[in-house]
Amino acid sequence: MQPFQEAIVKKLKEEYHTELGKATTKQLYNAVSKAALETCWDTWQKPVTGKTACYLSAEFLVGRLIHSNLLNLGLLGETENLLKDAGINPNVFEDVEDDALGNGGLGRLAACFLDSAATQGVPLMGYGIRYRYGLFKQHFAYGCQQEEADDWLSWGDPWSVRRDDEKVRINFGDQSVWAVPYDMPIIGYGGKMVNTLRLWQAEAIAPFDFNLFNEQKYNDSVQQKNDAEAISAVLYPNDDTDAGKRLRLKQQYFFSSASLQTIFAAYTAKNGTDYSKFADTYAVQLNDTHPTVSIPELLRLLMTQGHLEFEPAFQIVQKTFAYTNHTIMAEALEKWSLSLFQSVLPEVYPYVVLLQNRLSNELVKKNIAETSKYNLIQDGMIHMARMAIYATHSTNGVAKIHTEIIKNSALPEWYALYPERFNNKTNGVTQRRWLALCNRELAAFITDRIGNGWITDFAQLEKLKPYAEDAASRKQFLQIKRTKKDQLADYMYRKDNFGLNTGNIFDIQVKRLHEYKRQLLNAFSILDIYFGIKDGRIKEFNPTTFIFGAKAAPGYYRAKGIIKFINEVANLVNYDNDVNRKMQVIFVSNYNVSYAEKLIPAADLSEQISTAGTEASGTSNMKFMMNGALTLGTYDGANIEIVQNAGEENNYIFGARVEDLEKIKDSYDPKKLYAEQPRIKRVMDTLIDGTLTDGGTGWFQELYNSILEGASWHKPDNYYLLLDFLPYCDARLQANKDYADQDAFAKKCLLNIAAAGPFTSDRTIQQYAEEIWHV
Ligand code: 73E
Repeated sequence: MQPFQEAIVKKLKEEYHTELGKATTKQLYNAVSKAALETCWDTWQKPVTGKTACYLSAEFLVGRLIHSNLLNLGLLGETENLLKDAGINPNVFEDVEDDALGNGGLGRLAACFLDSAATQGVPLMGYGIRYRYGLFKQHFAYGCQQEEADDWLSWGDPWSVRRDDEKVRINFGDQSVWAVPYDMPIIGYGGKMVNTLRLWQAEAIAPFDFNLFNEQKYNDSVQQKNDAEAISAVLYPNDDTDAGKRLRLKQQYFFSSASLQTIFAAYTAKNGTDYSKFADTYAVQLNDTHPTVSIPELLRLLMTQGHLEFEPAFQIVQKTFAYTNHTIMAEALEKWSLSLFQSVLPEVYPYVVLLQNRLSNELVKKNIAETSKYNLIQDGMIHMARMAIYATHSTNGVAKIHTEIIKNSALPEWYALYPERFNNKTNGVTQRRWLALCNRELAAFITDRIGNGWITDFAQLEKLKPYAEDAASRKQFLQIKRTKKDQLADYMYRKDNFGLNTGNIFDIQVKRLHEYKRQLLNAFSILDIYFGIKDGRIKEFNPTTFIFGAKAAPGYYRAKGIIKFINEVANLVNYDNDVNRKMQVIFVSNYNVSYAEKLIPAADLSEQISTAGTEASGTSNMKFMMNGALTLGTYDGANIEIVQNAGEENNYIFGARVEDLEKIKDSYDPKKLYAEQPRIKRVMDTLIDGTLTDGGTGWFQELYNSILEGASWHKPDNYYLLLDFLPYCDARLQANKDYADQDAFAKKCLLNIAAAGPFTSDRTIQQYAEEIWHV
């Protein structure tokens, strides 16, 4: 046995009094994880020298850690051999729930960044919240989403180390709590660098009131404890929207203050009260506006504990912080009511006022009289994005088009004031998890041809390009795709009890449910194909399996209606013997990181169909690309950069562009399209003519109205589904037709993979490190 294998056996014996053949999955998982943690402990504890970057984020969607950590430590093979030799399925850990401390792209991006930084030797600390319950678990009852708490701790938390000695006190207007840190190692590929993700847990200062207990007031006696723990109890399930709730503000200040206090104390311990080097010692990146209250918090620390005047404190703050914007959706731009902010954070509010005063002076000096679009405090609200732009040295968007939209249409007044602050950092994803781990067959295929340098130097993928011309490579690629479809079918059968037709084209849309992402457009187009086949309009059609995966925010009424609608479409199609050999529609339940790792490698077509100008970047588009799926998408977010690099002729791009929408936005008339285009009318009418039922909820009628009539808060069809409908159907049918020549299709897939080099988060992190953090 190898030393690591011995360590696992020893852990099982010492901690669980058991052995390989007898241990439960949970025991095995914990023993392997703890043994692995020990192998990198010394590297982890080495103090960082030089400047440290800190990534503050309300979400870190790390996913299941065991496989990625073993891969990065070079221990994956040894572990699997040990399991196999003991007669244990090496896939046992698939049953271990991955922790879901994030909603979607923003949280998963943070996790990819940590992996990339550790791999490239960039000292990057993550700071966030250790939610007791992550994003809810989803299942369907009669096609409707039901939510259940995600109790991720039931599997244990072997990768975290609690640090009681480093807890810090957090003061709110109405309560004080402890923030207790739990540290996780972030292991770089090759194990040379181990960074830290520190997640804060809220706990009561006094867990218990004995007097109240003695008076038999049992509930009252634990009130403080419950109120404290509520702060880190649940992740807000909204993606791309702002909840605006008191508890959410508490969460934000809770982790911001805990993180800044720690950084501040560490600096002072080393440098005393000379703060001149603070910004050369720490760079702090704000992941969206969620941690923006860190800005007045650092001002507070510098002025109260550091005894600095406001102006020098402000200079340090500005040099230290940088801000990433992830969305321009109006409903996501955070604003706090003044009275709420004052009551929750009375000690912080004065520093917001100081910031506002400095801004006011600056605007006067610059002769800007119309200040309502600049004021941090305006009409009884505190505007967090404004604060983040004003008090930092860098504001970045997450794809080229997104950054241009920020500069030219979302926040042009700020761009006019500080043009030098604005920059782009196109997102990326880690190829370790999203290719090497989730698609080992394709990874081996690539390594056979160009060596394994791509695992840490993704630009090398370019060397794969000549193999697109190689018939044997194309054939092998198709075989791998088929293998991944078969594996997905097994997994899906176990999880969802669906039987997949693995000879079909796999056309997949997986992402949070949101109107702007247009899952409803996808469903309309499926219905159009369904009717087309039944009516004989579509004669040749390569059998296709359409797959959806998406969670709706529990309070998002329309999103839930769209889920029900797609499930109804699935029933209609799947039970219709005229068409179900040609098409299959599946909505997987509880789509999450683990499911993504199975779905994405099996895809032929990647659905990226948001209304132009709405999806800031998207990141699943990159994961699909590196796994050899072709993009069926709009000119939006990072899709644009993806097809520019891989060739438009090797993807399927359709629909109105931002500039087209700009021109028609005032005259757009979806009712006209509905009246004039029978195919549009036919699919729209399924919402109201009884073809499909919403179970008496009124959901479908409301969706129908939202498109044709609009609502009090928006114009009719504000995401232009009907405008893009026919072009989308055409592009989709073209892709379907092209698939008939599988060899030619495979060539396009290989060209996409070969062009995926820029979409690694290694590149993104390099750019943050060089251009923003200077580490
Ligand atoms: O386009 C994605 C982007 O790829 C964007 O919608 C997402 O961030 C991804 C990573 O950059 C995003 N999430 C949020 N805002 N933008 C968000 C907002 C509030 C709460 C939770 C998430």
